Amino acid sequence: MDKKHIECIRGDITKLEVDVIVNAANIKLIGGGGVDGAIHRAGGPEIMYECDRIRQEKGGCPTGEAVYTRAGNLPAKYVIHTVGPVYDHSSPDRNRRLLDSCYRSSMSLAKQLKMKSIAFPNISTGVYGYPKEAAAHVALEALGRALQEPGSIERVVVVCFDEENYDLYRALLT
Ligand code: AR6
Repeated sequence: MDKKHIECIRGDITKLEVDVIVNAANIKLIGGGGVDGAIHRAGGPEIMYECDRIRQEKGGCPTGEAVYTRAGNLPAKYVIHTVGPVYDHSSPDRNRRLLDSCYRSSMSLAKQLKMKSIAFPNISTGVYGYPKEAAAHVALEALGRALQEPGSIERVVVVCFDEENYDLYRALLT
Protein backbone atom coordinates (compact mmCIF):
# COMPACT_ATOMS: atom_id res chain seq x y z
CA MET A 1 0.00 0.00 0.00
CA ASP A 2 1.04 3.57 -0.67
CA LYS A 3 2.62 5.08 2.46
CA LYS A 4 0.17 7.97 2.30
CA HIS A 5 -3.40 6.93 1.82
CA ILE A 6 -7.10 7.69 2.27
CA GLU A 7 -9.48 5.10 3.69
CA CYS A 8 -13.16 5.20 4.57
CA ILE A 9 -14.89 3.51 7.44
CA ARG A 10 -18.44 3.54 8.74
CA GLY A 11 -18.82 4.59 12.36
CA ASP A 12 -18.58 7.23 15.06
CA ILE A 13 -15.59 9.57 14.66
CA THR A 14 -15.28 10.10 18.44
CA LYS A 15 -14.09 6.50 18.84
CA LEU A 16 -11.22 6.76 16.40
CA GLU A 17 -7.62 6.32 17.51
CA VAL A 18 -5.99 8.90 15.27
CA ASP A 19 -3.91 11.98 16.07
CA VAL A 20 -6.56 14.47 14.96
CA ILE A 21 -10.29 14.35 14.45
CA VAL A 22 -12.04 17.07 12.48
CA ASN A 23 -15.30 18.60 13.68
CA ALA A 24 -18.02 20.03 11.39
CA ALA A 25 -18.60 23.09 13.57
CA ASN A 26 -20.42 26.41 13.20
CA ILE A 27 -18.90 29.90 12.89
CA LYS A 28 -19.46 30.71 16.57
CA LEU A 29 -17.95 27.40 17.78
CA ILE A 30 -20.85 27.07 20.21
CA GLY A 31 -21.51 23.39 19.64
CA GLY A 32 -24.69 21.93 18.20
CA GLY A 33 -26.11 18.64 16.99
CA GLY A 34 -24.69 16.02 14.64
CA VAL A 35 -21.00 15.29 14.78
CA ASP A 36 -20.32 18.54 16.68
CA GLY A 37 -22.63 17.46 19.51
CA ALA A 38 -21.10 13.98 19.57
CA ILE A 39 -17.53 15.36 19.81
CA HIS A 40 -18.34 17.74 22.68
CA ARG A 41 -20.30 15.05 24.56
CA ALA A 42 -17.56 12.46 24.24
CA GLY A 43 -14.64 14.87 24.69
CA GLY A 44 -15.98 16.66 27.76
CA PRO A 45 -15.87 20.35 28.77
CA GLU A 46 -12.20 21.03 27.95
CA ILE A 47 -13.03 21.32 24.24
CA MET A 48 -15.75 23.95 24.78
CA TYR A 49 -13.52 25.80 27.22
CA GLU A 50 -10.94 26.22 24.43
CA CYS A 51 -13.64 27.09 21.87
CA ASP A 52 -14.84 29.83 24.24
CA ARG A 53 -11.31 31.22 24.35
CA ILE A 54 -11.02 31.22 20.55
CA ARG A 55 -14.41 32.96 20.30
CA GLN A 56 -13.27 35.64 22.76
CA GLU A 57 -9.98 36.16 20.93
CA LYS A 58 -11.15 36.12 17.31
CA GLY A 59 -14.93 35.85 17.26
CA GLY A 60 -15.07 32.20 16.16
CA CYS A 61 -14.11 30.55 12.87
CA PRO A 62 -15.18 31.82 9.44
CA THR A 63 -16.72 29.39 6.94
CA GLY A 64 -14.02 27.45 5.08
CA GLU A 65 -11.39 28.02 7.77
CA ALA A 66 -10.15 25.83 10.62
CA VAL A 67 -9.01 26.22 14.24
CA TYR A 68 -7.81 23.64 16.73
CA THR A 69 -8.30 22.68 20.36
CA ARG A 70 -7.06 19.82 22.46
CA ALA A 71 -9.28 16.77 22.49
CA GLY A 72 -10.26 16.35 26.14
CA ASN A 73 -11.28 12.75 26.86
CA LEU A 74 -11.14 11.63 23.23
CA PRO A 75 -8.44 9.21 22.05
CA ALA A 76 -7.19 11.88 19.58
CA LYS A 77 -4.60 14.52 20.52
CA TYR A 78 -6.39 17.44 18.85
CA VAL A 79 -9.75 18.41 17.41
CA ILE A 80 -9.65 20.62 14.34
CA HIS A 81 -12.88 22.58 14.07
CA THR A 82 -13.78 23.62 10.55
CA VAL A 83 -16.94 25.28 9.31
CA GLY A 84 -18.55 23.97 6.15
CA PRO A 85 -20.85 26.03 3.96
CA VAL A 86 -24.61 25.98 4.45
CA TYR A 87 -25.53 24.66 1.00
CA ASP A 88 -26.84 27.44 -1.22
CA HIS A 89 -28.55 26.16 -4.37
CA SER A 90 -27.91 29.46 -6.15
CA SER A 91 -24.10 29.43 -5.66
CA PRO A 92 -22.59 26.05 -6.66
CA ASP A 93 -19.10 27.48 -7.15
CA ARG A 94 -19.10 29.16 -3.77
CA ASN A 95 -20.27 25.95 -2.05
CA ARG A 96 -17.51 23.97 -3.72
CA ARG A 97 -14.80 26.53 -2.99
CA LEU A 98 -15.72 26.75 0.70
CA LEU A 99 -16.00 23.00 1.20
CA ASP A 100 -12.66 22.46 -0.56
CA SER A 101 -11.19 25.09 1.74
CA CYS A 102 -12.42 23.22 4.85
CA TYR A 103 -10.52 20.08 3.85
CA ARG A 104 -7.46 22.02 2.69
CA SER A 105 -7.30 24.23 5.81
CA SER A 106 -7.75 21.24 8.13
CA MET A 107 -4.97 19.27 6.43
CA SER A 108 -2.69 22.29 6.51
CA LEU A 109 -3.33 22.85 10.23
CA ALA A 110 -2.74 19.17 11.01
CA LYS A 111 0.58 19.36 9.17
CA GLN A 112 1.54 22.48 11.13
CA LEU A 113 0.85 20.47 14.29
CA LYS A 114 3.11 17.71 12.89
CA MET A 115 0.33 15.13 13.14
CA LYS A 116 0.48 11.87 11.17
CA SER A 117 -3.13 10.67 11.10
CA ILE A 118 -6.41 12.54 10.75
CA ALA A 119 -10.09 11.59 10.53
CA PHE A 120 -12.78 13.64 8.80
CA PRO A 121 -16.56 13.47 9.00
CA ASN A 122 -18.64 14.24 5.89
CA ILE A 123 -18.56 18.00 6.42
CA SER A 124 -21.73 19.96 5.52
CA THR A 125 -23.70 16.87 4.47
CA GLY A 126 -25.94 16.86 7.57
CA VAL A 127 -27.99 19.88 8.63
CA TYR A 128 -26.02 22.15 6.25
CA GLY A 129 -27.60 20.25 3.35
CA TYR A 130 -24.69 19.75 0.94
CA PRO A 131 -25.64 17.00 -1.58
CA LYS A 132 -23.65 13.96 -0.49
CA GLU A 133 -22.28 12.82 -3.84
CA ALA A 134 -21.07 16.29 -4.81
CA ALA A 135 -19.52 16.73 -1.36
CA ALA A 136 -17.70 13.38 -1.60
CA HIS A 137 -16.05 14.43 -4.88
CA VAL A 138 -14.92 17.76 -3.42
CA ALA A 139 -13.59 16.03 -0.29
CA LEU A 140 -11.59 13.34 -2.05
CA GLU A 141 -10.11 15.76 -4.58
CA ALA A 142 -9.01 18.14 -1.83
CA LEU A 143 -7.62 15.35 0.37
CA GLY A 144 -5.79 13.72 -2.54
CA ARG A 145 -4.16 17.02 -3.42
CA ALA A 146 -3.18 17.73 0.18
CA LEU A 147 -1.63 14.28 0.56
CA GLN A 148 0.53 14.83 -2.51
CA GLU A 149 2.02 17.95 -0.98
CA PRO A 150 4.88 17.54 1.51
CA GLY A 151 3.93 17.16 5.16
CA SER A 152 3.61 14.81 8.08
CA ILE A 153 0.17 13.30 7.37
CA GLU A 154 0.35 9.67 6.29
CA ARG A 155 -3.13 8.41 7.05
CA VAL A 156 -6.48 10.06 6.27
CA VAL A 157 -9.67 8.35 7.41
CA VAL A 158 -13.06 9.52 6.18
CA VAL A 159 -15.59 8.45 8.79
CA CYS A 160 -19.06 7.96 7.35
CA PHE A 161 -21.91 7.87 9.83
CA ASP A 162 -24.68 7.11 7.38
CA GLU A 163 -24.93 4.35 4.83
CA GLU A 164 -25.39 6.65 1.82
CA ASN A 165 -22.09 8.42 2.45
CA TYR A 166 -20.31 5.15 3.19
CA ASP A 167 -21.47 3.57 -0.07
CA LEU A 168 -20.44 6.68 -2.00
CA TYR A 169 -16.93 6.77 -0.54
CA ARG A 170 -16.41 3.05 -0.87
CA ALA A 171 -17.27 3.24 -4.55
CA LEU A 172 -15.00 6.27 -5.10
CA LEU A 173 -12.07 4.77 -3.20
CA THR A 174 -12.05 1.31 -4.80
N1 AR6 B 1 -19.30 10.55 13.72
C1 AR6 B 1 -19.11 10.77 12.40
N2 AR6 B 1 -20.01 11.43 11.64
C2 AR6 B 1 -21.14 11.85 12.24
C3 AR6 B 1 -21.42 11.66 13.62
C4 AR6 B 1 -20.43 10.98 14.37
N3 AR6 B 1 -20.56 10.74 15.68
N4 AR6 B 1 -22.64 12.21 13.89
C5 AR6 B 1 -23.12 12.71 12.74
N5 AR6 B 1 -22.23 12.50 11.74
P1 AR6 B 1 -23.64 17.53 10.70
P2 AR6 B 1 -22.97 19.86 9.02
C6 AR6 B 1 -22.29 12.86 10.30
O1 AR6 B 1 -25.09 17.88 10.69
O2 AR6 B 1 -23.92 19.40 7.97
C7 AR6 B 1 -23.97 21.14 13.91
O3 AR6 B 1 -25.08 21.45 14.69
C8 AR6 B 1 -23.65 13.10 9.68
O4 AR6 B 1 -24.28 11.88 9.31
O5 AR6 B 1 -23.03 17.09 11.98
O6 AR6 B 1 -21.59 20.30 8.62
C9 AR6 B 1 -22.89 22.21 13.95
O7 AR6 B 1 -22.85 22.87 15.19
C10 AR6 B 1 -23.26 13.92 8.44
O8 AR6 B 1 -22.92 13.05 7.36
O9 AR6 B 1 -22.73 18.77 10.19
C11 AR6 B 1 -23.29 23.12 12.84
O10 AR6 B 1 -24.22 24.10 13.30
C12 AR6 B 1 -21.99 14.65 8.87
O11 AR6 B 1 -21.62 14.09 10.13
C13 AR6 B 1 -23.95 22.23 11.84
O12 AR6 B 1 -24.39 21.08 12.56
C14 AR6 B 1 -22.15 16.14 9.03
O13 AR6 B 1 -23.42 16.41 9.61
C15 AR6 B 1 -22.98 21.74 10.79
O14 AR6 B 1 -23.67 21.03 9.80
